[in-house]
Amino acid sequence: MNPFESIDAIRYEGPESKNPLSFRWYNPDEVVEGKTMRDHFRFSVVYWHAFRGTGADPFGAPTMQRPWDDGSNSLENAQRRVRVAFSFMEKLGVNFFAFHDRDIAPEGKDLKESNANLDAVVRVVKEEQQRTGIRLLWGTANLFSHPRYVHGAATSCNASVFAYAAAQVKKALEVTLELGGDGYVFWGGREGYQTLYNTNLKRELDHLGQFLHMAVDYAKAIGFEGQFLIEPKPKEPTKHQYDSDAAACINFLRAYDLIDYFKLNLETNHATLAGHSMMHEMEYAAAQGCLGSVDANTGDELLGWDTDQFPTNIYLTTQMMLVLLRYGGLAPGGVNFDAKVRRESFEPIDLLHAHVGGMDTFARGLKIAAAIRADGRLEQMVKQRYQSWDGGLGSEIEKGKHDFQSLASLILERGEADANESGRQELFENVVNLFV
Ligand code: XUL
Ligand code: CO
Repeated sequence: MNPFESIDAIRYEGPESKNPLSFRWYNPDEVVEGKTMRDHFRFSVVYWHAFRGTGADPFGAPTMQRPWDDGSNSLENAQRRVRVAFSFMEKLGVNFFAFHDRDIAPEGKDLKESNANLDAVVRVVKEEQQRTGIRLLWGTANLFSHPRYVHGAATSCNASVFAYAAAQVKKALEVTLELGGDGYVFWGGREGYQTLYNTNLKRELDHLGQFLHMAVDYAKAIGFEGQFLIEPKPKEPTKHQYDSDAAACINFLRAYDLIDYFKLNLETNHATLAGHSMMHEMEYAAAQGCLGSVDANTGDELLGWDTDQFPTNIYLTTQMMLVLLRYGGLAPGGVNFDAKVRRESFEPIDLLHAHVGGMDTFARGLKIAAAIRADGRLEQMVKQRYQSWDGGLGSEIEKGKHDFQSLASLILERGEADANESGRQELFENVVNLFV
């Protein structure tokens, strides 16, 4: 019933290993730039894809019949699933997990019953956390699957749906606190619109701001000190989601006086859907002091939707780790595999292959990024590009010693700016390739 029980724990065996269930690169105790790999990544398994994913897609039925899951909505089934999930994470050697309230426990006939169901499963989660030492990276509430959220949750045109969502988040916050969560995520799946003809955008944004303030207040009231996170995504399921990308989220947080309480949980394939690279989203958020956590996955170049594949691209993880190392890491966030095995990969063992591959891809990215930084050439070349700001006129401007008048007199006298130097993009790319 639990296929993971009979499998040996996955260990680091090095790049030469022929064992598919071993790490070739992820060596949890190895120290890179003064920190173990375990602490750099804080790898996390998502409950929804790994343990509630069925392989169903808009064209076809579920393909994954899990031997531990009887397919029912019973509490017993939900509790059994939790035990299997923790044994999977134990064998994999991750230290964190993440869940939505409705992933772990079935929705009841009303909120009271749903809350009681949640409590009954949380008891088992707590036991398993104590048994294994695996911690909660973040909790969240599913405010998008149930038909009541058809027009959104905090941004619904129906005020009682806003109230229901508030009640659901209140409970999810309590549960996240009880399980010692390091964070709490808001992903606004249906906080957006399909057509502006039927939408009061300003009013919806105001409601979202109010909702998040209520969450901040309630967290204070119950003593939850975890990090609040917003997860940007531009579309899907709605045509336009308000939390479109890092820049839109940061603007929203500033406009509604929430910037002190939130950071961003950036997801690779959401960045792609927004027309950005993940490196862009991470760099932008980090530059604003808002880089909180990462949902690791990847899209497919040929598919324009959220495929949530496991990351296997070493350039992608190198770029991500370059940003993370430069800005000092993710904690209390982590690298959370918001990724699902393909519909065709329907055996439990595929879950292990997928996560092992993702963890190794990040470990390689970390080692390459650290090597690039140790070499120092790339950094030196960037410094060189900005040398005009390190003395003379540039440093006078940076120190605030100039205004339009003084600069105009200076340029009128000189007649022309100094000559530009080449940007050397190809050389920069070649230097990165020396280490990949
Ligand atoms: C959806 C998505 C969510 C959030 C949590 O695209 O990424 O699973 O991570 O609600
Ligand atoms: Co996500």
